Amino acid sequence: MTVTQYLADWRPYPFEIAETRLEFDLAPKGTRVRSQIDFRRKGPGDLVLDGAGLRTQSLAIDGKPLDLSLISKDDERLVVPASALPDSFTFAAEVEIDPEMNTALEGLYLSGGMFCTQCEAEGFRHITWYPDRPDVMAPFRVTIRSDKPVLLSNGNPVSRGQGEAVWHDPWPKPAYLFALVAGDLVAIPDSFTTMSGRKVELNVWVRPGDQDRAGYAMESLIRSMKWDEETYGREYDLDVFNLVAVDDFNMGAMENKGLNIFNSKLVLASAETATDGDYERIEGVIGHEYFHNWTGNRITCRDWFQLCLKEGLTVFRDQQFTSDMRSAAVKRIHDVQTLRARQFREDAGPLAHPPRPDNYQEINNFYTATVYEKGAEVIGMLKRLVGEDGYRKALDLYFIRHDGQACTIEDWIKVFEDATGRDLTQFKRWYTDAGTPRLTLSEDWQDGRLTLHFRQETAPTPGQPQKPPRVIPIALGLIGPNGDEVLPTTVLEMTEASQSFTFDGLGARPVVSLLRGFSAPVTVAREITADEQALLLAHDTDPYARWQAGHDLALDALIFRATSGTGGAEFGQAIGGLLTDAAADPAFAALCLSLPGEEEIATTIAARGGVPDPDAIRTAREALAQDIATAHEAELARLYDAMETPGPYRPDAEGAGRRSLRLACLGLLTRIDGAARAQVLFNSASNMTERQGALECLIAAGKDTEALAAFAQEFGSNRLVMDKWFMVQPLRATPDQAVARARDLAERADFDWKNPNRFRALISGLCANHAAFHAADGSGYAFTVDWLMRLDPVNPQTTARMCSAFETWTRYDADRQAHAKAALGRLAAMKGLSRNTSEMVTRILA
Ligand code: 0A1
Ligand code: ZN
Repeated sequence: MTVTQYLADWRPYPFEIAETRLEFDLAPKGTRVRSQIDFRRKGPGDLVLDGAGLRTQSLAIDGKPLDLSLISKDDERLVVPASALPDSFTFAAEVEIDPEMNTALEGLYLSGGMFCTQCEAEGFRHITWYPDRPDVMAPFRVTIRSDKPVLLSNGNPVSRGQGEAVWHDPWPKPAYLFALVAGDLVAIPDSFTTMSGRKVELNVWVRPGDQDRAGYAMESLIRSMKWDEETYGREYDLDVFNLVAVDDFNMGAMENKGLNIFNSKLVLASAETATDGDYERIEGVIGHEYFHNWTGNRITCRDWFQLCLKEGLTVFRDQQFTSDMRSAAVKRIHDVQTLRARQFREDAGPLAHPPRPDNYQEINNFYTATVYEKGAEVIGMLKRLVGEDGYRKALDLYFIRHDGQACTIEDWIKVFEDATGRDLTQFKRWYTDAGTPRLTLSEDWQDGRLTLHFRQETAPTPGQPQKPPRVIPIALGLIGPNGDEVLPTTVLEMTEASQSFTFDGLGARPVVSLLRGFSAPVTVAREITADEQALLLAHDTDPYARWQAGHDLALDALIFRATSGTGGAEFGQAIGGLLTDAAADPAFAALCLSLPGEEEIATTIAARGGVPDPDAIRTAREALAQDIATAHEAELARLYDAMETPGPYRPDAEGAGRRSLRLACLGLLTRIDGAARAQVLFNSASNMTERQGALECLIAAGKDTEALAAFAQEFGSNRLVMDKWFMVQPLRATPDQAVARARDLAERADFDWKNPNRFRALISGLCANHAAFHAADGSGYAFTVDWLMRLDPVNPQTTARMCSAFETWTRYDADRQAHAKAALGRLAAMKGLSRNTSEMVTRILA
């Protein structure tokens, strides 16, 4: 039965917990969990506990056995009537669970022989009976018995003996932050002295043999700890911080108090096995999980509707961290690209929801781009509106006022109001309303006076037909016709549906550099000529706006080609100008050189009211790339050589920027040099960034047989590297071959599809190949659904997340829609379909 949960139904839990004590006797089958929970009454009501798949051996209150018939028929609730309860009591339970049967990777499970846990959002109920909701917080004392050599849980170690370890976490926490690890692990040890002079023991735990790839994770952790002290005044609060890498994990990583658990792909890195992108993500995600210690753990969420309270803020903080560690301009452009590709897409389709939703069936389906990335953008807007000082004051107040509490978005907004004196009533709509506002700009120019007329509109989204206007911070500057900046960045606050702003005393008509720094998550519609875009690309002082101008120029050219004919001369010319001084800022030049992807072209065509044709889009993009390569061959070749990074590999921003420009050039040159350079680079590169980049070019050029074999030969035993091998083939193969190729790969013995990383590599690789996934004969859809149907009974969470590949299905032509609908219909009709996937398919088909 599907039950919808509503924000409006939240009620306080009638008990608080003084302490939770857990004892584990670990075994792959028949792990024993004994719990003792000291409850104290706070308000009226029964004692309601959550459970899932537990074999309950005994239950007791203050030592007196409870009847097992108090457990509901579906085995998911245990209700002890208020009349049977004193004001303070100890509830005790003994249950048995089977970690080795747990393929869903929720609760306690086995990964490569290691016991580990994942409790967010509702995994703890798979471990024992508990009030599994984030507003019930308790200190934990945990005893682990096992013959595994390393036994870890949250908090500080009390005793670490042979076969048994005891951990105590003094900081009250909700059950979703509980963690346990038991395995044959080795540590990269280090330490950190906090700003008040406390020495903290740090360990990054990996499987024996992986130590030499864990150093970067440790460095990133130390940088994160230091940054949070310097930037937010946040100090770590335990004696030990443990971080563990596991191979089987549904998501990226998890911020369990004092014991972060990571997907191994976000920990392990060496020059030979990880790309620049991997290194950057490792640093960012290690920062993210570490920053949760304050934004998520010390201050947590009252209920799961408030998820963006911790996630939006923590993403915002990790973005700031990466900007400070690397290039702020490049980071901002990358973040905008991700937001558009994932969140705008979500907002424009059937899965649209506000950053703070008000209902859900399965909370695991709400770990979305909207909650995370848009949640972060909303904080960026708040910061822009209240300024640096206001932001700092508000955050200081947040940490002081709410430490140790489970909070709401209302609490968050209130600290900004109290710290800055601003009324944020209208601003709150960013949290409660779904959809991406479309900002339209038209201009009047007369006698040295420029008037900007803005209009904002947001299309209806599921359940929200009306969209009142929002507060939109519009950062802009003005660039004179000679390229000089005549107005530095100014922030306009738009609050009405239509609003005009005037700038006087201008000599000549300037070009508006709009939405600098991407000051609000909106789409823009404006009249601008290709010449004006080229002017911005050449002269804008704001790197984001400058990149955007070039990007729009390319996008317009591509759409023109994909829908009606030729175009792109201006972009080709502008690129010529850019290439001349590309070496001055290689990362930026690389961003400008990479053409908008097929998915983005399709999104833009649909947003402009057209029906995207995936084959025409592909053809248009290939042709424009070919033209650019031909027109600028000499310059591209020169840059390709100049961007070689001599000496030992260093995963810093500078080297990464050079390699990204080098690979952007290679992608273009491969189209005209018979893949000769790609071949040489593949054979000679000593780092994975260039190795993988060259391999992708070879696949696209259809000259990959030997390279793929050599790659598999060299890295066959490295799971993470082989994930790349599985991913790049369906992703880069030409659309006519990609599905067949994915099918062949799925037949291989090493397509270990129960491992989420391997499954995602192959299937998401195909889904990201736009023209292949949307193949006119429906084969991309059918293949994807076949595999989703296979995975659902094994791992509902990962299956459900991957359904979002279909969230754009209604924007295509009738034949494709029919194929997509048929495929989704098969999935929806599957017997025993999980609640997770069922919710996703229902919403997508609605
Ligand atoms: N809180 C983690 C992400 C996470 C969420 C859910 C999970 O299981 C359903 C696992 C991890 C983060 O933001 O990093
Ligand atoms: Zn997070």
